[in-house]
Amino acid sequence: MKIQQEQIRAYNESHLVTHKRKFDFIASEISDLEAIIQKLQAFQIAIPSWALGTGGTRFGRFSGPGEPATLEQKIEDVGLLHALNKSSGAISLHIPWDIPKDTETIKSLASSYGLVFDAVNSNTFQDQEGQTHSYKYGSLQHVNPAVRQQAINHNIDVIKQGVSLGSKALTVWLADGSSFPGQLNFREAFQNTLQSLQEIYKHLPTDWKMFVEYKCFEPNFYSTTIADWGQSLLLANKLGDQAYTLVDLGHHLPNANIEQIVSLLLMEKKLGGFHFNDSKYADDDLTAGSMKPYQLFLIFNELVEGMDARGMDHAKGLGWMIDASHNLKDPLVDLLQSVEAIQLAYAQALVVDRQALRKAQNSNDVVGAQEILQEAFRKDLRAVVAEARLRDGGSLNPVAQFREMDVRSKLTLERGTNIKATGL
Ligand code: LRH
Ligand code: MN
Repeated sequence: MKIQQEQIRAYNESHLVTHKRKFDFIASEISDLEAIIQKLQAFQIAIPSWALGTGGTRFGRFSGPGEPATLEQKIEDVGLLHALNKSSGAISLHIPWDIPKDTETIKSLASSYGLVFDAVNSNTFQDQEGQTHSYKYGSLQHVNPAVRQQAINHNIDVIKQGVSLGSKALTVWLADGSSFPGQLNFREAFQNTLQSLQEIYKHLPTDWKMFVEYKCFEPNFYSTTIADWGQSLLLANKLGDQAYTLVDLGHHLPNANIEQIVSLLLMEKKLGGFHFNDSKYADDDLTAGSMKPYQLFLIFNELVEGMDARGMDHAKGLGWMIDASHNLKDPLVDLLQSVEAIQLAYAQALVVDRQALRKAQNSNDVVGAQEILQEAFRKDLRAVVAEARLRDGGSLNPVAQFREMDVRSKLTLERGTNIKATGL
């Protein structure tokens, strides 16, 4: 199913008056509006190929209708999102969940929807059919060099897949760790992981990045070998200039100050990118901005401040990706909501009065500094984000139009009801 430009134009036609009124009101309040709109138009967020179906938990999975059964259908779904919000112009694949059978066909299909391939993700946290060695006790950390070599070879294969797709980064997330005291020699596990990553690093094309994704716990519940930003940074520094840390918002212990972590990793030139989502308790993989929208704004506030301090291109400087799992909501609607929340947080960070904030910080004007940030956060910038979409031919209200067009029923007619998409 494809959403035609004409359908979006007609939808916008009937919502233009309301939009213009809201846009003109907020436009009068923002100084460098045009620059902000151009930044929003350039800002593309990659959609995870593993989050286009209904996820589940160990307690069960409530399947949804019309799910994508093939990589082709997954690209079609991301194409639907991008047609509506013009901000989802990339897909991040997870190997082997989404191995392209015919790379050229997949590449031309993706470009027919205006999509490129973002970071490719390896998977050494599950055993595949016919696999020689099990990853039950880890992969790159494993005490058995044969298991480590198997995992290294898999990552090298994933790089090859990515190169053929035009991707420029490998994301390595390891479930490796232990669930009981005494089970693991922490030093050897770290050293094995480092040596294994160094083997993989040797196979990175010169214009590629390696993203080392950390996570505090799960599926191991006593130690995780790459558990936090410090361990990821240690590895990235030891690996070399092409290695960076990857910040998945759900991978922190409760109340961690993620915006401070982001600020320091950016300062160290070792922040590679993000897996955006939200959470209340643990790695809940919920809709971005659905639980802690102020934290998402504070993270973008540090990103804009830190990237401008280094003259970085906001759109191209880091890896912007979503990583979510949908148990209750339509996966595509959930992703549209996440992209909207991320674009809004970015827009709010772009209207922060940076000079006034620096002045307040340099004079320990705590109230002033807080008021300046909250002034930006409390600005309703939805019409500005919508205007950026409108100018790119997107929908004024992607979620509302998706539901009004009853896209899911049309996909269900095409695909049927009992399909389980690969992924989480
Ligand atoms: C681990 C993680 C990682 C992916 C997986 C799907 O929790 O965030 O990024 O490989 O989810
Ligand atoms: Mn992740």
